Amino acid sequence: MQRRQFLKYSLSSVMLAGVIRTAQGDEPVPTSVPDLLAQSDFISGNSLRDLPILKNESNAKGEFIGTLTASECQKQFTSNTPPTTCQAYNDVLPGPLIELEAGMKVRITFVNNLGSPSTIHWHGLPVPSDQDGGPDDPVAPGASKIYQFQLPERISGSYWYHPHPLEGSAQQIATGLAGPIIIRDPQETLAHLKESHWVISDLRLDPKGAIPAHNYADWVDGREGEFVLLNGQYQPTLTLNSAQRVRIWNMCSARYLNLSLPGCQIIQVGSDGGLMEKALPAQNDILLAPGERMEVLITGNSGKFTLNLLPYNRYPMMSKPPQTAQELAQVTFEKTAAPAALSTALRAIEPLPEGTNVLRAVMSEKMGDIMKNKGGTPPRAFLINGKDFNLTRMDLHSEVGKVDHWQIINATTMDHPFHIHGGSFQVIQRVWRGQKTTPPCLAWKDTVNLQPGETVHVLMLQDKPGMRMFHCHIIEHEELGMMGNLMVV
Ligand SMILES: [Cu+2]
Repeated sequence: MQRRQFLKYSLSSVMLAGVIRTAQGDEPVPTSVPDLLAQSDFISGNSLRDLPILKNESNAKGEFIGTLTASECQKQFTSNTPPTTCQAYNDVLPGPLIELEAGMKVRITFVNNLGSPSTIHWHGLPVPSDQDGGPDDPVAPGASKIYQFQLPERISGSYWYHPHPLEGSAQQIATGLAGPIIIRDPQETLAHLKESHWVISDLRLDPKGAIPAHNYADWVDGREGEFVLLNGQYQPTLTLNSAQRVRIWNMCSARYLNLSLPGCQIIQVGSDGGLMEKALPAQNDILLAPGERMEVLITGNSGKFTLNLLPYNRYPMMSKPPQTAQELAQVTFEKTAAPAALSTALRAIEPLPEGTNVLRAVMSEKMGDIMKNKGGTPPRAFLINGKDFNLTRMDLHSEVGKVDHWQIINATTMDHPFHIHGGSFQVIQRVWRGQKTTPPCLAWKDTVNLQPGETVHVLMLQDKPGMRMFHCHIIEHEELGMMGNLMVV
């Protein structure tokens, strides 16, 4: 991010927080942790709402037409402060659920009523390059764009949408701009199950109920809002049974979600791109890095349980890693019969053939610059293959229809979730501390976490020409340079 633009956005965040102050010539980014709203002031304990659904304006079979308007809006999160000024799609936080079916023709008009350029990126969807809402295609304030794409005949899963402008993504997502997408395939094995949807995001509020601007540590570590929300609600109550399919989205900019429901176990059946080849053995907890999704079933005896976030150390440079578990929701769980499909294969997934086009992406950081600039402008110190992002530079090259073998390497001291645009990939191997592991079964992914020092091998087939981004999905890192361009011809 250029300094001038940084000041502009930093100022607009300050104004958004309701504290208008004059821009000093060399105004530093706050280094201190801001005062926070008391936990007890955030409204909690209400029953979990269903996600609002984006209206399909078309009556034609196989067609979806909708409108998403991004604008500033007021939300009452607290019992004792003025409402919070957020930015949201269609005035709801999270944005409305877009329900699609495989093979559908989709046309969504994006109206940008924000004060800064924005885009809508369809995270995980195989849409044409010029419909992908990347930083190369900003929609100016007051302007609109019609995104159009045709879904493949065989696609299903939990996806999402969020802004992806060159500058301002972190601020836009931190104030509420992100929403879920479900693509259904009526023929899939678990299509008959009742669903529960958990969109998880986080929010920082100051004692006046306003969203503070990013501070220096937020930029360096990625910002974690202290209030973790489920479908936009704080510590709600919900009911669930063992025959329900739970879809979970991590829409946080930087928070890792290590979810557990003590007293119950979690069976993972799906990941980013829908059902996996088979269900995994029951686990006590699951981990979703920023940008990842999961589909699970819960198993256990009937009772009341607390859905917790367990501490996960992603080795942040400036913030303290969490030490204790955090309550996310109160769950009333009912044991019913487990779905029969669980004992058999869930979905046939063809393994991609070994790719001959090797694409190497090494994530690194300029630690010296990060420490030296403390209190000043956050430096573009997050790199891929030694370079910070440049919109006009093509970093890697690929061909339509040929399988790429990505070697993704985390040469930094923190965890980073790596995301590739253009569709889904298959993780084939991880190498960490000299140990090679392979995933327990085939699955479609579009975001994969790498621990410090880890290498991940993935296979991916780009089926459309054009420019594609690949980047760290900690939004602040993406904005401070950890992104590259893949040119597909
Ligand atoms: Cu990162």
